[in-house]
Amino acid sequence: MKSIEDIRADFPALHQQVYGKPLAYLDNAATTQKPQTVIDAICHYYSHDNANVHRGVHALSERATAAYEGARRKLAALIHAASAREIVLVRGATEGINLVAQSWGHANVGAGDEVLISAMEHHSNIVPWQWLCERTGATLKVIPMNNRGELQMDAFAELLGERTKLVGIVHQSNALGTINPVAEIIAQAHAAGAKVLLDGAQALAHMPVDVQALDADFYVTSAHKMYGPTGIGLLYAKEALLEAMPPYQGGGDMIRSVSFERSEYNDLPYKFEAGTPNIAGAIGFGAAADYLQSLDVRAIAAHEQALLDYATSQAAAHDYIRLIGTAAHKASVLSFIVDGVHPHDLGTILDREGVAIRAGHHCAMPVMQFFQVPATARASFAAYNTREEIDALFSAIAQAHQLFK
Ligand code: 7TS
Repeated sequence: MKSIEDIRADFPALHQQVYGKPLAYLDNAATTQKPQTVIDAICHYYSHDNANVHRGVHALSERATAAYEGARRKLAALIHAASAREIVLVRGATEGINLVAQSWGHANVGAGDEVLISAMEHHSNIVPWQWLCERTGATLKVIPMNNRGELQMDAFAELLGERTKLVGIVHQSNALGTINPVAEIIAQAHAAGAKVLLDGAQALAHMPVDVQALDADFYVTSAHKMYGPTGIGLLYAKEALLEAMPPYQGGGDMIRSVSFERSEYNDLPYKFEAGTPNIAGAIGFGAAADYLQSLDVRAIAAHEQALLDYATSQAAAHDYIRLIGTAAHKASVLSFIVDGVHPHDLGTILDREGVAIRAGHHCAMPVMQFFQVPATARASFAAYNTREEIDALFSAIAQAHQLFK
């Protein structure tokens, strides 16, 4: 892998001071910073190739279409999809899950059926299934976790049954850092006849993902958590599933022919991409995939694991810090509580020291309820973070603790 200095040099936003202190950006689970190559790809598109896609006969439209479809192919390669037809470009992980719940869900889930999710899901992998169940008369069931924040696989095996139509699981938890045993979950779910959706919003920047080796039915992610722009993400689904699914939204680009009597749908994946898409975003997403591959995601994972181990040992050295989420298999997230300091106050004090973390429920309120805390402070790491930034974090935490004692 490149040296940390060289990686940091790729990210212009890292090189700034906040309140006179060097920025330690440790809020990567919310969104990562963007490398210059991603910024340049977006800028180049608007500066040279800006045109609508799939329509124009002119040169700019052809270039825009080539760049947009090129990005789709890069993303298919990144996650090892069998074909670019299986990559639907959406607004993000949230839209990907809503698309599956509304389109596949309404066609395949009915009264008496069950949808199984886990106790550590982000709200975006809870609410769409809640709606589906309310509207169809299906039941939402929840796989419990233990006090370390690991799924209870024996309970999963018991919950799984012939009524289970879909299992929706977060690949890596944003609130706890837990990496779930998704290959095992998929194998068991398939044996019971259920489909599996993986929420990979937090995964792709931190580990290699091969949707075919996993045999995932659906996989969603957001570009902005893997060095790409906001407002763009992908839904991967096996081609046969996408073929059978009804469209999600109606409009331009998703149809082959329209009359007032009926419409005939376009081929995959355009059937699911109604309207002018986020062309610049997709191009930036493709550049982010290139960037990730240029760093080698296995090397990033090793670097981030060393940071997490270091941060975990620092936390253990202070009796006023309680970690939330201590799974044996976790990555890049340190969620914690500091005795006597509300996470929001902690976040504000850390900010004054140049340390950016997130404080809150991380859109995973059931996780907070399970651990009986209103919120946690969360430091989350990326390829460009350093031990010095973790030292800055713990020194600022010590100051906050001193202040509130
Ligand atoms: N799933 C997980 C596991 C997430 O962490 C997030 C965003 C989403 C889905 C939704 O992604 P979006 O891009 O569609 O919004 N998580 C966070 C977070 O942890 N802090 O800010 C956003």
